[in-house]
Amino acid sequence: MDVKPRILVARQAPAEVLGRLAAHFEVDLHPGEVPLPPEQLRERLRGKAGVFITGTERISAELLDACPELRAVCTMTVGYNHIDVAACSARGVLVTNTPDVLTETTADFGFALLMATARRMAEGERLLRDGRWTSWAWDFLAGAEVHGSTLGILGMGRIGQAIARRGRFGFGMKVIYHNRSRLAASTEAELGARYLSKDELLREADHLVLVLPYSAAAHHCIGSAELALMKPTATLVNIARGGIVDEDALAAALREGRLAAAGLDVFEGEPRVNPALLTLSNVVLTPHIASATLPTRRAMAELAADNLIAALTGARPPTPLNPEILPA
Ligand code: 8YV
Repeated sequence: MDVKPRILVARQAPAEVLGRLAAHFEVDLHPGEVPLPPEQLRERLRGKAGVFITGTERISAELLDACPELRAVCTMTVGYNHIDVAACSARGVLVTNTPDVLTETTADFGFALLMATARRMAEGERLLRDGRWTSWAWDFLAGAEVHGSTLGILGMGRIGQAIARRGRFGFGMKVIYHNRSRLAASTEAELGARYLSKDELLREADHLVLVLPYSAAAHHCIGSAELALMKPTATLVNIARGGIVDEDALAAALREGRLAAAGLDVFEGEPRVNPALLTLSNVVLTPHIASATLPTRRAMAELAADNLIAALTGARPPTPLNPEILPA
């Protein structure tokens, strides 16, 4: 009888997905809600041919060196800043992620966070629950206009474009963007999106949504100098990665009225949240849930499993990040 390859599933996954993986592999599942600490991850990965991870497991060159049998790292995320892809490629380890299946769901959430932030929904709810809704005033909880305003998008990939469509076609917004590479003229025309330099984008946006991938170059690319360029009436929404924003600089700008409001789904040290943000009423805080609908999370888990099964059974994985290491 063939011996099944051994894999580690580092976080709980839907039962159907675990069932599919168990049909192909000998599965070591970490079922806990808290991620495995790095040393336990290393121990559990020894002798495994593949690993199913989420955004909370870091795959470094040192970890790969301790686990030479590893051939595939399949993450149930679209972002992959937690994986040293170059180190994987250098060791012949395939890396896959889960693009596309979460695009629309994540864009829905980005737009919801923009609305909640601009229209002060969380602040209003807290006030009401605390029994502080006692009267009416013409400017009571008055927020910023969303429809017809200028939507800025930093990072115009799949999710950025899906947010642009919501803004343009749903809310009649003017769409401006900045990206490492400019979109094709036909895509710009379809989205009604105008390409600007990063500084121009910061100056002109009424609402700025961050959707760029995180990398060393993107670390704190929104800091005090960038925030100073923004309108004091503007809102900032981050659904990308916490490390993109200098949270201390953001908290200071929000506290001093240099920026109207922020909506944050991601944090630099998550799940820890910078205490300076917790004290501010003009910030909406959500616990990294932009892709969190059951159908989308199932689709992400299925795609990560498809990738892992293909990678270890000699088939072509659907969404490889380092396809150059696959046989031609
Ligand atoms: C994940 C995400 O849910 O896909 C990503 O890159 O940020 C989210 O969709 C999160 O990373 C948890 O795995």
